[in-house]
Amino acid sequence: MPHLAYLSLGSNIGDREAHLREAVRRLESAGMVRSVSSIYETEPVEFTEQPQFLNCAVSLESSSTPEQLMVQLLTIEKAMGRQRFQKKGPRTIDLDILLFGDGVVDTPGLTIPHPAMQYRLFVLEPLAEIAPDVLHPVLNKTVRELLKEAPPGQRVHKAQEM
Ligand code: PH2
Ligand code: MG
Ligand code: MG
Repeated sequence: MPHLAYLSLGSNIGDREAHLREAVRRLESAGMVRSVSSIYETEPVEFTEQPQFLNCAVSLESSSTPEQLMVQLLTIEKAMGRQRFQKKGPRTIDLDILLFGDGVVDTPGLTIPHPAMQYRLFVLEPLAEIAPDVLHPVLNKTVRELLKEAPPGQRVHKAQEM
């Protein structure tokens, strides 16, 4: 049975917008892209000495398991030239699973829901645009509620429609 997964996309190297659009196109090979948020310009958080990001959120109907989907996302990242120099550092494209239906996964290689999503405005703002009423299955709060309660002070603004 297919599941609706919610993904966060980010880029802060090179033609960031082209990378997001290319990633959405490539996601069509992993399932059915159901919705795509606007593109947001966001200041880097956690590791702050790096260029500004563009971020967006996507819902993807997937017949894969969460583990299979993660492999598909890593394959797209690699095909798009992602190199890993530094944890949380600059990247051509980052594809993260935020939610996978109401699934909960906690293994060494994969944690769903994404463990930091509730703290990150660069995730919650785009996600709230496409899925305000979706429930976080562990925190039992909607995305709209998570956004309202998220720590303030991260600069995030809508840059353009996808
Ligand atoms: N990704 C990170 C760390 N910090 N900051 C912004 N604004 N956008 C990101 O996508 C991002 C980040 C680690 O994945
Ligand atoms: Mg990430
Ligand atoms: Mg990632």
